[in-house]
Amino acid sequence: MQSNIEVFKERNAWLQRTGMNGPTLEIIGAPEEKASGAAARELSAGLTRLGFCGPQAGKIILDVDKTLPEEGYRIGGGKISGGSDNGLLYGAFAFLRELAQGKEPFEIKEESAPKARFRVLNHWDSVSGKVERGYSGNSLFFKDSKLCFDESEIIDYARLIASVGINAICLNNVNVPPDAARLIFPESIEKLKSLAAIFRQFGIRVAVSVAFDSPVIDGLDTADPLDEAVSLWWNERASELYRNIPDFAGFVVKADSEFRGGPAALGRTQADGANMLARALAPHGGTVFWRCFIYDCLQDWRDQSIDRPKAPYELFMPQDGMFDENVVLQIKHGPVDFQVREPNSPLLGAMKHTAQGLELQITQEYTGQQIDLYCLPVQWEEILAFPEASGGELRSIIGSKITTIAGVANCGKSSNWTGHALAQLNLYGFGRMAWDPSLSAREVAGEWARLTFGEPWERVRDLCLKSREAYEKYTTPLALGWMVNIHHHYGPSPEGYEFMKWGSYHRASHSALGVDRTSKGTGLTKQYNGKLAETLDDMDACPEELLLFFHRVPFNYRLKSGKTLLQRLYDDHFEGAEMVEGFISEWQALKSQLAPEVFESVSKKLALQLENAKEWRDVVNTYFYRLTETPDEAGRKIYV
Ligand code: GCV
Repeated sequence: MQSNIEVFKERNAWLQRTGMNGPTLEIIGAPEEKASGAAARELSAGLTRLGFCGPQAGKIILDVDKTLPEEGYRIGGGKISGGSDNGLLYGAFAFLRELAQGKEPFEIKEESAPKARFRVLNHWDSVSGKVERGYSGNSLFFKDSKLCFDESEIIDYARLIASVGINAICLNNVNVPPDAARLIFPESIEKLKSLAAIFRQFGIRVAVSVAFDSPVIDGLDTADPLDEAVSLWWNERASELYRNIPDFAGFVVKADSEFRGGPAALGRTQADGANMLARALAPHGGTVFWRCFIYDCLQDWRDQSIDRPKAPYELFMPQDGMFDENVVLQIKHGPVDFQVREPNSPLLGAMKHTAQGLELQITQEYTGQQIDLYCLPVQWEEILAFPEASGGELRSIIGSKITTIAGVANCGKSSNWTGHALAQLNLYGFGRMAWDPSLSAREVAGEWARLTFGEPWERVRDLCLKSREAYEKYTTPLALGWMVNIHHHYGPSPEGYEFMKWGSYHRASHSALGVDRTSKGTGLTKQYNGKLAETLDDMDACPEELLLFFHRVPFNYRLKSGKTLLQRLYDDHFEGAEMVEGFISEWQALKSQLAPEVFESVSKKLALQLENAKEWRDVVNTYFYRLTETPDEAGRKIYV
């Protein structure tokens, strides 16, 4: 994201141009509260940057009101109250957000509190300094196998993410090789402590990803969670961490997944593994975020008895109720892997006795890699509205069954934090929607565009909001998924994953496409709640946008529009690429209203996006044409 400073500078210039200088505001803090110090500091800096330097005088009172929820705040009549120091800080940021959108200081009235206890960024930063699936430059935290950071950059980053409501951060990749496992060993603690101290000033707790086999890396002969020496090892590590970092958030764990060690490999259950770590953290108030992204990644494509999206539910449902209270099962939003379109994971909300976390991906691994414009909040809004196990919208169980919303971070050392200037919207939107899951994509995109661009905000917002639809059309519509190039996941390769071991197939033939996951097929639909299961099971009733996820569909099947499936696929690919041409014209038209460097950098990205869209269009259309030998009804160019 553009740093707040840049945003405020632009805003300031805009205020100057429009003659909207506000009153000078005096901040009256509650000195006994340590973060009313932080709130006052941020408020004062923010007000200065916003250009509140006009003639009238006014007072803003900050106070802590313990009757409010701990992280909540109330703003009204020139007063900002917070349920705690952190609540007050969020109140200060909210006040600035409203001011920067043009509200009068004494008219701002707002009361808010987050539902999810943890709103976490998961960095996939490797200790080498590279970022797995990172498209924004190198890591902010690591270099040459060590923690290594620029203090002032971390302060800006902490401010940036706290200002949208993030309250925890996991610093390193969930894939933890031996050098990264050493992050919790004594030699790293001092550096970890100083990094945590910076984040603490902004109400953010630090977590790390740990390797389940860390004790073995340290010389023990097993990592068996039921072995006493192993528990003792973890207890000691936890005690030392908390002696130095009393508000340490806990451990994120990828175990028994994609070649990582874990309890199953030692003949133990997931609960055995998670609880052993949880018991080490519990006396100190820490949490284990145990990932459910577990499936057979060495599947034989010939073996149709295995269906990858069924795996997390099959493994974890039988263990519901076996996890300790301070374990959060972190579940990817879809049952496969962050595709452009998936149904929600059937596990979300299904477990009745286990705290759950929703894992989203802010970094654009399968969604354009911060080259293509892709507004993720549009997708998140759909995910939050998707029925959870007991039938309500997923957002209705955030704060109860779902205690955590985690987002795989999209930031790095690039000049504008996110590589693509408009990908800042995804970070902003993640924080805002994790704080308040009832916010719509339109609302958060509107806020962000106003704060970032001033005058042309509506046109930037509308452009961004269309980007998800365009990307879905020119890549894999109707939840087809997985036609990407292998390993790096950018650009088309229709059969790239088709005969691989990763369990991600579409099984296209000359007459049909998709996997039958109904009760007559692999049975995935049976993992959903009764009414939804019935809808998904029926090809005619299944929401069309999910059709190819659940059904094997003949190319000549008629969709609701009357089009055949094949024609719809052709049309979408042509339309998606045309939409990108439209984005380029819309962006060009904004030139005079945008900062030149932002205009230029986004223009370059859009040109690359158009190339990508055309490549997808032509490769996928040719692929289906060659299989079916059926031409496009509109006679458009398909390479044969
Ligand atoms: C961090 C996918 C990604 C991997 C990632 C993994 C995960 O497989 O391609 O890069 O590893 O998901 O979420 O653990």
